[in-house]
Amino acid sequence: DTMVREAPRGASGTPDVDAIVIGAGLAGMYQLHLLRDRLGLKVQVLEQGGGVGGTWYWNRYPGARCDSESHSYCFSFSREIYTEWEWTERYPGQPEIMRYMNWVADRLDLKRDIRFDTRVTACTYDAAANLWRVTTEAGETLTATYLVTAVGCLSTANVPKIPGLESFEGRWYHTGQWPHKGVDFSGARVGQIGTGSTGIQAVPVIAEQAKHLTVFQRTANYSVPARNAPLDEPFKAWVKQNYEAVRETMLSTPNGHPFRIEDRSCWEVTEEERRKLYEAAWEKGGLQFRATFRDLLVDRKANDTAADFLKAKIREIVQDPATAARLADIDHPYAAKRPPIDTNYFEAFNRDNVSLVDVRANPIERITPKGIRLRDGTEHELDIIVFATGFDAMTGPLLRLNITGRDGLTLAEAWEAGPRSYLGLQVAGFPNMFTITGPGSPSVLCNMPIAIEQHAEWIADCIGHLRRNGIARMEPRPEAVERWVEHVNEAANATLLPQAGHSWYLGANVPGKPRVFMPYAGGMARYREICADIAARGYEGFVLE
Ligand code: N01
Repeated sequence: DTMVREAPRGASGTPDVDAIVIGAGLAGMYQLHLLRDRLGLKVQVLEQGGGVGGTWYWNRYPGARCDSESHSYCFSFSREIYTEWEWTERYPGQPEIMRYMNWVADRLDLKRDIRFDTRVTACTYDAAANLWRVTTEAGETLTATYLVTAVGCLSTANVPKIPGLESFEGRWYHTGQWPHKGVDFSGARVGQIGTGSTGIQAVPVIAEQAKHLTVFQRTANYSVPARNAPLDEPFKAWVKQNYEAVRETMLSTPNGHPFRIEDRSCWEVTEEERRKLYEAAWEKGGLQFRATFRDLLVDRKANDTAADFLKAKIREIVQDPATAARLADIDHPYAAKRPPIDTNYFEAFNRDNVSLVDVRANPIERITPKGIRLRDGTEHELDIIVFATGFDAMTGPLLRLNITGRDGLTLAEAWEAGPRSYLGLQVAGFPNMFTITGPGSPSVLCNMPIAIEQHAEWIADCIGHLRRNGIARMEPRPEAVERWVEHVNEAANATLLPQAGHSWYLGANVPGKPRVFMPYAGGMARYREICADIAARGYEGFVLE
């Protein structure tokens, strides 16, 4: 907690502020708090939205709710903050998360250092002055010694380039850019493209309002019931009393969730016992299903036992056998793509006003003024199209910032063949730039607040170290990046995750994007140790000068 404001500045320029943080979601908010309130730095946060909240500010689609349980989807760095807030449901809905974010921002007095409605259009490193010049859409330029990106992993909407969209006479929306005033579906014929975590949340809610909902499915998906419910008083009290234990669990598990992965192999139990365990996990609901056995994500045959169980559930729930068959025709291992959880997703297909169209067999050919036309000529007439088509994940939000580092090297050039970083925290050639939950870090494979807190703390400690020791510049050594990229690949290849060939983890959902497995699959707890160890050894692998 040393105040380190007096540390040396770059060669010539005096920056406007010590640090610019881009983004005011959980990551930017915590980074601001640490740099300003612990290190005493002058910090400016730039946020393109009109308020705090990051992904939750934009993702206001029907049914938007977090898949992490509420007592884990929040800051846990402070006992006071953790215990002062009380969640109302097992999984927090988007409006409640927004209330929480605003509450924290006010509680820590963050908003005075956040500039809203401010989109960053370029970030350029000036080597002579050793500072970053950050330009905004309004044409303003701000300078800082440190640049911290807190732009999230899933914040660049992917609207597929389907020919004819501009000719569509109805309305269309992407779930990640949802109108703040909401969308009225009553009486409307709605088409939804996409059956990922988002689409699976949206279907049952839209189905209740729309005249008819047609779901266009390219890749069938597993889903486990969320079993959302109001939290009862004993649970709320338990959470407060067990703050340390809950946090300890989240910090020591690979996924940063408040539950442990069972230590048993799927082959240690009889088939009958296995079925009972899956049944119990299904009844319990949530992401915990994948923690039933330790080998589900590494042994394909073990995974098949879970996959078969879940496919049988789909056939049990969905009454029309042809629809059930299409929904259960899943081509990847369970949880190799981010596993969705749902509230009445498969049940929604039993409604008279919901139909499923398989666009793997019969792809979307174009959007017409009246709706969506498929390759075989069938046209679905629609009033509203909902794109639940995901994001240009992980690299998209960073590349969109138009970052130029040392010697005129752009991030787009540096990452032409896919992202390359050291620890997902820094990129060679981009001095004093830090990426919170960047590609190459556990990020999306972890409960995000846990990943975010670790990164923001590591970055704050690191910047404190630089200032105390009069170090002007820091960036990773190319050989350290090389080794880390290799390790990220090894970690992914030790799991079944790369086997879902079309997942956004690989960038495969965006045409033309390099296919590289982006998040670090070695587990958050192990990653935390690696980062701490590197710092303890004087920031091994980094050039400090
Ligand atoms: O996006 P996705 P998402 N034609 O990329 C389909 C997080 N999240 O927004 O698989 C037809 O998973 C695409 O098909 P395919 C979570 O990490 C968190 O649902 O590419 N279809 C797929 O079905 C999640 O993983 C919460 O063949 C097209 C869908 O659109 C991540 O966000 C809640 C298409 C996209 O699925 C992204 O989820 C919700 C095309 N041209 C989401 N293009 C929490 O609870 C794409 N698709 C925290």
